[in-house]
Amino acid sequence: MSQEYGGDQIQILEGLEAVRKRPGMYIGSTSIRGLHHLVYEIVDNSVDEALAGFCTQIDVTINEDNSITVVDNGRGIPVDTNHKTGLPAVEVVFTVLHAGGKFGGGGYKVSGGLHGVGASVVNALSEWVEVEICRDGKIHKQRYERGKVMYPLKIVGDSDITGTKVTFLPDKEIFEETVFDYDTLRNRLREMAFLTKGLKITLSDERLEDPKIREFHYEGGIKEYVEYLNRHKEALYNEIIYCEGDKNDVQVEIALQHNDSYTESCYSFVNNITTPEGGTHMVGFKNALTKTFNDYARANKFLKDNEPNLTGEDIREGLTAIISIKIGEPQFEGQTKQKLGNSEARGAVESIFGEQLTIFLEQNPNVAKAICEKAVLAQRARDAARKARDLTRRKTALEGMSLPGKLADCSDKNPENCEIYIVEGDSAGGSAKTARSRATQAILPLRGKILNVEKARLNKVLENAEIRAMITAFGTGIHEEFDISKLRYHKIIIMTDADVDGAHISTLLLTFFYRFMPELIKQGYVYLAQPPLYKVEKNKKVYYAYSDAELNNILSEIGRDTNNKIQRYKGLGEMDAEQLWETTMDPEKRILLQVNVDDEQESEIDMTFTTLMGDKVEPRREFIEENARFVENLDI
Ligand code: TSJ
Repeated sequence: MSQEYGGDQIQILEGLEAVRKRPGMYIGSTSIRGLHHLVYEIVDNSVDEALAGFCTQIDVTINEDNSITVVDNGRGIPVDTNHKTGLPAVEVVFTVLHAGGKFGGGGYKVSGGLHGVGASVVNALSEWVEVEICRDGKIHKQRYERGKVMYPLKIVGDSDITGTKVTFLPDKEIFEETVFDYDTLRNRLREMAFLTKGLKITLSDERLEDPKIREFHYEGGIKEYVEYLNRHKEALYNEIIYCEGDKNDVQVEIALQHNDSYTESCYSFVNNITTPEGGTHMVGFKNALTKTFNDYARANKFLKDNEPNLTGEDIREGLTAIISIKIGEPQFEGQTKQKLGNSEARGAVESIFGEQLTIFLEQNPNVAKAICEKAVLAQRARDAARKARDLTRRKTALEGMSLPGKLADCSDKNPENCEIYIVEGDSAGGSAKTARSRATQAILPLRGKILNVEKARLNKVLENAEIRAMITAFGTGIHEEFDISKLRYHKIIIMTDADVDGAHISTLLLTFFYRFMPELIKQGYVYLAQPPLYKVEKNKKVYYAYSDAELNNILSEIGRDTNNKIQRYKGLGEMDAEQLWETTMDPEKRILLQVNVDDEQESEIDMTFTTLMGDKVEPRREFIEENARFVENLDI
């Protein structure tokens, strides 16, 4: 279809062309992550409509052709002519960069995708987009292809409802991957539903023969979110502590509950966007929590006059919390722009939360007592941990940074060239030491199962010999003292048997890394070695298979005949040094899986570890049955 282009239209096309040239600037990346961002950009508009009080339901569908449809029952995007451009408002939304939410008057835009750019970016990066708006008794429709308008907005029918429907197909020229992942969308939409109480969100997958549909609807909002996050844990008390309010144009909502574990799971959001690095809202929350509990603990004699204050960490031991604020103009700081900078957010959270928590504690002395007692125990454990740590420090100072005795270190001193294999068992460790390339490969054998850090307080963790060996070998320290620049190996490779026990040990190690040195995983330094499952021998030729499928391929290639000798490896111990080198350690031939986590879904990762490593047996079984791979959110 041909169309005359005036000056404004040319400008518009240049705008969208810029998006197509540098998509990463607008949606972060063109990987699967960026692909999913397209969906969030669209859904965010419907969530805004819900926050404005005009929309109660959003339906998201992954269509058979991998296009996405989002439908809401809001007021419908305005279709009247925008005076500045002379175009219908909806066309402006889809074709003018940064137009989203800035027209039509009314409240400010609160929700918003990572980069807050909206529908025009989705349009620029889609093969096609179709929008249908039910409004003023009519159905209005328009179609775009790679950002270009296909025909002027037209009326295609009558309607007695209102709402917006948008369908788009991501452009295969732009995205490396154009197949949507149901679980990723499910997790984010569930989170959106938790963060917007009362809003109903559905997700359907029409690609399956038997299409699945999920509905997320939480009248309790973030209160139910905390319940959900704690569902596989033992809560310390039954109530969910909840407060809300607004001050200085900052809306604040907080929900929390302690469980009997030792890890802290606090997640903060600004305008429904996760802020993994926290920021002023988080500072306000922590300040109020620490001060309120110290005041209460002193007044009620949980702390004696001569005892020091509880630290924030003591009070947050085993705490699950959601801090959600809405603010007109969020300012994000830090390298990844994920840390809130607005100073008014700190004050608002601090005063609203402080006041309401004080009242709650006065009215619920049993809850207050349970938390204070847990915090006092944490304080004592922290003291013991500090002493244990001082001991390690003094020792290393005396012995001049002595490395663990079991470590066979490499000779190269440039960390970039160096790898460390963490090996299950002394016998496999022995083979690995013989097999390795001494210059660049270090071997650290671990004896048996390592400590489950989900079930132990810090002092116990630091007393554990295997864990101390890893900490000293890596050189980075842990927690606040963690320093990635001191890392002695740029590849940390977990090598365990390819069986259930091996998978369990890998998970224990990953849990330890994730809790104590999360940056190791986030920055991609951690890998899983892949030992072969089978060895096939035919006429003195040897083949290795790393999966059942691969074994079948090999057998059909060389012919299934009785002269084939097939050996199933039950463990690393069954391989001699040469075989181990050839199949699993030789950088030229081996397969390594890099472990990485998506920080947009931190709460899901957290639960994965709790589920796998926690006390409740039932959820773990369920989880393992549900997930063929042993760790769902560790994207390996
Ligand atoms: F992103 C998008 F533009 F493509 C899109 C917007 C996609 C979807 C699925 C929904 C929406 C959307 C927009 N749903 N509801 C609205 N609401 C408005 O745009 C709207 C309606 C009325 C008024 C008003 O002041 O009367 C203001 C606005 C912003």
